[in-house]
Amino acid sequence: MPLLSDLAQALEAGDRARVEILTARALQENMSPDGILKEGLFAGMDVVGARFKNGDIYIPQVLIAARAMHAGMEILRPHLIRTGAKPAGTFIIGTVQGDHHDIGKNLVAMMLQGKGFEVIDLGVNVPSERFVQALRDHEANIIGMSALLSITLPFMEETIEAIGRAGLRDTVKIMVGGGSVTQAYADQIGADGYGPDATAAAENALALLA
Ligand code: B12
Repeated sequence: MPLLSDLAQALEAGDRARVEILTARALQENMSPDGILKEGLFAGMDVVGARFKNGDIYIPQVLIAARAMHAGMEILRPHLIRTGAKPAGTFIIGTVQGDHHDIGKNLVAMMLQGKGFEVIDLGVNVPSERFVQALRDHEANIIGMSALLSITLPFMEETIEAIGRAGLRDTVKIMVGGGSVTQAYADQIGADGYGPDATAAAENALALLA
């Protein structure tokens, strides 16, 4: 579908205005909102994710593309709701207690949205009780914690323990990431998944639900 591949290319280029125009035009041409999302916006975001992973593009370009994706999604949202399109899953994300770094977390949230996840972002400096409360408030498939400071790493383990004490451990997959986190640390604290970058985080999240 040339219109949808044009839309994907506009997203790759971070051309927000063109993304808005092409999304609206695709709707006018009676294309399905789900198809526009998957074959247009998500297809473009997949390319952005792959380029970021390979080091061909950097954080600013990803953020610009993500902004364009959000603009297209805003146009599609009412149509998606009307047609009952289901998200890939619900992902609660936050930066752990004591830690205010959020650039990486925000990138992960955007890549997850690019894979079709509904993302509930709890922000930064999130104590374990808020993660637990969010799990009670939402039917989430995955919870993701980010930490950049070595001294805030223990709050990841504390949160996993709090989720266990609340009797919710079997209801949700837990992912961890951020500059200070490694796969070995994720294994050590009993997390289900890890991602060294935003692209891998989103791919691993999908794999956890497969
Ligand atoms: C930007 C920055 C800041 C900004 C943060 C702005 C913001 N809104 O985030 C400011 C200036 C506020 C800041 C403050 C501090 N910072 Co700072 N900061 C950085 C810096 C330069 C970049 C971090 C960053 O954004 N990286 C880019 C993102 C994209 O990478 P990322 O976060 O790792 O995320 C990727 C992956 O890890 C993964 N990922 C991230 N989260 C998640 C979550 C999940 C679930 C998954 C699967 C994957 C995943 O995907 C992301 C995208 O690819 C780093 C140094 C560096 N070069 O890394 C220091 C650094 C992290 N900061 C550091 C420090 C010490 C501090 C301060 C304590 C400094 C001070 N003395 O005040 C304060 C702490 C404030 C606090 N309480 O949090 C140290 C941490 C050392 C350590 N190991 O503990 C670093 C490493 C600098 C250094 N070399 O000393 N900082």
